[in-house]
Amino acid sequence: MRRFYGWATPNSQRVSILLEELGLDYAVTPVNIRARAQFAPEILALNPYGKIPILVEEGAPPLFESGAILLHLAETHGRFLPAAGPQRATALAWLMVVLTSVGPFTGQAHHWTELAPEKPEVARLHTVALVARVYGVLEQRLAASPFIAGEEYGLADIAAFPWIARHGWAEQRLEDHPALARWFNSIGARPAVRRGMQVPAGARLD
Ligand SMILES: N[C@@H](CCC(=O)N[C@@H](CS)C(=O)NCC(=O)O)C(=O)O
Repeated sequence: MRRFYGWATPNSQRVSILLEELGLDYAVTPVNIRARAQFAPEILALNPYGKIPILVEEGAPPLFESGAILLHLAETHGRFLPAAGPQRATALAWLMVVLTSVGPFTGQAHHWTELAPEKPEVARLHTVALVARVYGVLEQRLAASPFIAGEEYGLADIAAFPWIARHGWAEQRLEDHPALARWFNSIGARPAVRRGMQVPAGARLD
């Protein structure tokens, strides 16, 4: 009926969190990106980019790109995104900040702080500074409102949480961002978030 392809990665976990928040039934196919399983022909047939997450629902084309999957699920089930009006526009604006800055910048910082065989200081400093800047924006925002898009928990929070959980990849400390830390602890206490962070069961990124 519905099959989720993912691994223990932040882009994947944002989708499994939403699946859990919505209480949907889904089967899981683990795709171990460290073992390069994303390049298997059956995965490339679903997503020509060879990336996870992927969601396959009966009677619909395979869906890839975590942002597209989040929007599809929220719109289909009418939750976690205001339906119309200025609140929807604001929610989308913050979702875009998370999709285009928090995720990609933290991923790049992880490369230059940990993964790359050589770590040129200029690359490390540049990517860490990009993350520090968006952390500053989130800190300011969350000092003024309980959730990233405003008064309601929604897609921007779900998309951001698994990346903020990896703040160490970008040499960030939550102690330096008290409002972000308050938000992180409250989101992380949600049972659906805890469950979504454990999908696929037993998957590890190292
Ligand atoms: N913009 C994509 C990025 C997806 C992405 O980069 N996924 C990573 C895991 S978090 C992946 O599949 N990496 C393996 C690779 O790039 O080969 C999305 O949001 O879904």
